[in-house]
Amino acid sequence: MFSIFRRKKSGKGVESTQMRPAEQAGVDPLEQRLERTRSSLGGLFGLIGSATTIDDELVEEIETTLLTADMGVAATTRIVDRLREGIRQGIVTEPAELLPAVQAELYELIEPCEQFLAVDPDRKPFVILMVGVNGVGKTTTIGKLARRYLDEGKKVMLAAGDTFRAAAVEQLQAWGARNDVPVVAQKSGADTAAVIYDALHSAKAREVDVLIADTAGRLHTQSHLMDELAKVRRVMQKIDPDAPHETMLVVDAGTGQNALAQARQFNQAVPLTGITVTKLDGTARGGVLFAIAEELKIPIRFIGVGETAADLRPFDAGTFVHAILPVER
Ligand SMILES: Nc1nc2c(ncn2[C@@H]2O[C@H](COP(=O)(O)OP(=O)(O)OP(=O)(O)O)[C@@H](O)[C@H]2O)c(=O)[nH]1
Ligand SMILES: [Mg+2]
Repeated sequence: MFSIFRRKKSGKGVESTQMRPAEQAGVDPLEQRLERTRSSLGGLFGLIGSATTIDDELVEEIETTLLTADMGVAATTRIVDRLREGIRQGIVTEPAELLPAVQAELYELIEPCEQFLAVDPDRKPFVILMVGVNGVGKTTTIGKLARRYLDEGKKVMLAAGDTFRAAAVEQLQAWGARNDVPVVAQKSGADTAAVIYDALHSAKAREVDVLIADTAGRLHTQSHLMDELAKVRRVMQKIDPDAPHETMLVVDAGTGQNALAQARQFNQAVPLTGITVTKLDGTARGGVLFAIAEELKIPIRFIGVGETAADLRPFDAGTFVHAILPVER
């Protein structure tokens, strides 16, 4: 317990001031994009800064602030319990030590979810299946991901598996045409599993490196649509028993605890291997990443902090924690 307080300063973790590649390229630093979540935790500075001693009331106010930032009860309880334990053990004795302690606990909680999505070159194509409720940013994220892989020199193909909304197919086709990326599509109303099956077939024949499959937004209550996702997986596995290599849930951070509920429910229907959390630029509810980490422990692959391709960033726990609670030590 509390090993993090003794952790040596290394290149990794919250101590790191290394610039992320996106920041080097002159893109807004993450701090700026996560401003609203940072503000929601900002109360901690005043609270702790003005305290002369650590008492129960102060710890309770820290607890309330964490809940307000949508960390959820389980994650907040874990953080606050560990804080109390540190105080009891005499590791944290002064108010000034509380902020670094909270920051360390946030990092400790979320660091296990920092697992970059590695595209295995031996799996050709590496198949990414995108799932999630309506409007969370699935199709936009596909465009951003495709851009990333194209920039890495990979051969990319998209499957227009959202056959429910006619506009969805067009949205993907337009993107594919602009970027010279093949999009496998059928007419709207076609069977999603059939479209994705065709795409996988074609991707194999064309030696595509990464195939990204879109699906229609769906709610966990629509059991026939949840069954459809299981069917998509079964059908793919006829061609490649290991596909999909990534089943990525997309959630909108702005929906707060609902995003956690979605992750829980989708994970029951189709085993998720990764999550992308979008729209962190417009919300104070970025704490939901901690709620997801505490309960589900699913890798958080990317975070979306805006609408352009550069705004999809690989999730880096240290940079994220530092951006929402900038405590220098
Ligand atoms: N600000 C912001 N907007 C985003 C982000 N990601 C996606 N969006 C916007 O969210 C809206 C919905 O995105 P889509 O990609 O169409 O969402 P979807 O999940 O495919 O929606 P359906 O296909 O209807 O289920 C679009 O206007 C996107 O530009 C993000 O990280 N930040
Ligand atoms: Mg879509």
